[in-house]
Amino acid sequence: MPSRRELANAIRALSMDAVQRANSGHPGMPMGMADIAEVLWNDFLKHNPGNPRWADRDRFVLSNGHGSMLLYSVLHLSGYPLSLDELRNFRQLGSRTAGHPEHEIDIGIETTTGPLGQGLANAVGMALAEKLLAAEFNRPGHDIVDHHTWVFLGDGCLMEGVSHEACSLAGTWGLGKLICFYDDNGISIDGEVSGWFTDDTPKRFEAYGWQVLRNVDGHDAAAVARAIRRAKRERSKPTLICCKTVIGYGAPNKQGKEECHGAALGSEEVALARKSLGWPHEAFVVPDEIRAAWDSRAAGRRAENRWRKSWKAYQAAHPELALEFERRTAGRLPAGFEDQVAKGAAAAQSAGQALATRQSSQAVLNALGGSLPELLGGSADLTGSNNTRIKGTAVYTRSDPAGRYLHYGVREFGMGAIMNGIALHGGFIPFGGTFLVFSDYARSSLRMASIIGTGSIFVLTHDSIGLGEDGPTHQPVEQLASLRMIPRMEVWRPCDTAETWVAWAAAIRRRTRPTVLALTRQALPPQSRDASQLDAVRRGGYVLVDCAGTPQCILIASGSEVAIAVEAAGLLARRGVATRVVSMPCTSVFDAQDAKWRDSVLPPAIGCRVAVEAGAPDGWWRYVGSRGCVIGMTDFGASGPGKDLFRHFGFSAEAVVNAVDSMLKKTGDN
Ligand SMILES: Cc1ncc(C[n+]2csc(CCOP(=O)(O)OP(=O)(O)O)c2C)c(N)n1
Ligand SMILES: [Mg+2]
Repeated sequence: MPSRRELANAIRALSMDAVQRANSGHPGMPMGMADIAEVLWNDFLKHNPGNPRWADRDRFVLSNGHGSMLLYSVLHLSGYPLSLDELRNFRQLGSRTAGHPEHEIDIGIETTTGPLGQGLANAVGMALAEKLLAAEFNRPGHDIVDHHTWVFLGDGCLMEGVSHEACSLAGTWGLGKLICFYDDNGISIDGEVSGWFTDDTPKRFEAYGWQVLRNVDGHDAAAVARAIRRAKRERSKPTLICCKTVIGYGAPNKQGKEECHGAALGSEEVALARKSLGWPHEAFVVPDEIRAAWDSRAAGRRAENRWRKSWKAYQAAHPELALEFERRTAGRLPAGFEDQVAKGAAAAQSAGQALATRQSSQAVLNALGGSLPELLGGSADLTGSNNTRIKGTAVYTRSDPAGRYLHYGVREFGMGAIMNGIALHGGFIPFGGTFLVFSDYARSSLRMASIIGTGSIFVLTHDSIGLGEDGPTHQPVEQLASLRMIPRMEVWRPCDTAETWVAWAAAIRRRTRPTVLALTRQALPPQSRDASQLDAVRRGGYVLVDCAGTPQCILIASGSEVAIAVEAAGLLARRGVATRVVSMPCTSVFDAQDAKWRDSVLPPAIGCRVAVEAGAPDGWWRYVGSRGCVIGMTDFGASGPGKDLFRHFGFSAEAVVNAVDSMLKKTGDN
């Protein structure tokens, strides 16, 4: 029987060999945390390599994601479908072993982070989701949801501010099944952290309300196992296990130094490390008896089968709940969803009520909330402004885990990363609100939502200078354009309640991609549409107002500027200028339509085009072309009533008419 140290050395060897072969990567962390990983994987982690999607598996998050070779090694060794060839192709184009893996559940990767600190915050979301699902679905004698969330994290994760936001909430929320291992190796890229990181980390986490296990020798398997057992006994507080480790453990000349953090050790040092570790095997060779000791497939199958037995008993005792649990964890929407949306949008269309779109959003949420218990809303301390609390929803507290509304406090970044963790865990559709301008604080979590592929919904209100008196610090200018530039992100900016229904429905359907809903503070008039126009909203851009015959000019607008374009079209029509108005609530969805649709909305022959949006103009040039005109914000706003600001910055029907006039004069069309 191989010793624990030998089992851990398999991680060390695979990691240093893969990094050496790629001549790129991070050997230090995997070699330093190998002993901890060995204990966790072989003695504690509840998982089944044969079914990485098992709903009640433990979740493992590698927050210090640069140590990805550690994760690839343990996944490979424990029997996930990740071949040795993939390890040999570490960091190569087309391999499944990227520098920083993000999410690939079929090989057991829940999430890891490139951007330090965010994995830890994702894990807080996962642990919260577990607690909420357990409260909702477990019944006496039937604990079908009962798993832990484990995190590896480093100095970098703790230096990052998002760790404060998320860990503060984890303490307040009482997430007792969140267990984190701090790789306290005293080293980050620039060297010994004593020059830039001298927090008393244990005190800091105790102040958050965590259980902290100090000074655990991260190279002593028995000590690590003892700490884990203590952590598991504590059910009301998250646990931080502070593990003293040596970065690059086993590399005789480089261990304990920043040199081994992020560069191949070099063939000489690799050879010396083999000697000092007592690992005589060739590169990428793991002896059979060590492989056999690591192989968790049989144990994993047994663990899942035990759960399946209790699941069967649950199904028999609570058939309806069991069906609902299956639906929720599979991420399927209820059968009546599409009908409800169609009816809701049609009713909003005929009601024709003037509302701020943040209020429209509230109305949609109130209508859908009852039939979509998976909606898990929240706000970063702007609930009354974001209108994100579904009517009748209780607030989640540590003692009321049935609550379905989250007060994230003033923690935009933490909120975004926690939402991503909730989405990755499954069972919920997280949405969270703040002002559009503060999406900058959360930005990296929106970007990561797109990369990882989470269906998080970001409800961003106060979406332009139209918010008024709060002034330039609160008035978004560049945010709409820059959020639209995040690949795979869908940004909806509806112009009234009917469009808000369509936008929300699109966001809810999109379970593996994130959505931004940009909503106004100020009231907007309803627009009239016939049934086919209402149906066309889902295409992201459509003809809202048309003229007889071929238009002489086309006005394109989103959100609060649609009403201005419609008013301008009326003025132009009265003067005999045939004008079309295109409402464009979601540019990327419009771009994804076939050419026939796009050309029917924006006929290529018509060059006189004006786009109006109270934001940075950049993205609109592709719709108006070089002969067109964009009315947008090219500088910051100002403090004053929203109506005055609109006029001051040129967002009025008259300004649009003037723009059309000067274009038609130039082309001699009029
Ligand atoms: C947000 C963010 N900033 C910077 C980096 C670049 N980076 C990667 S690892 C690292 C140092 C991390 O130190 P530590 O967590 O102590 O890792 P160790 O060297 O101990 O493995 C830095 C700065 C990053 N990945 N993410
Ligand atoms: Mg470190």
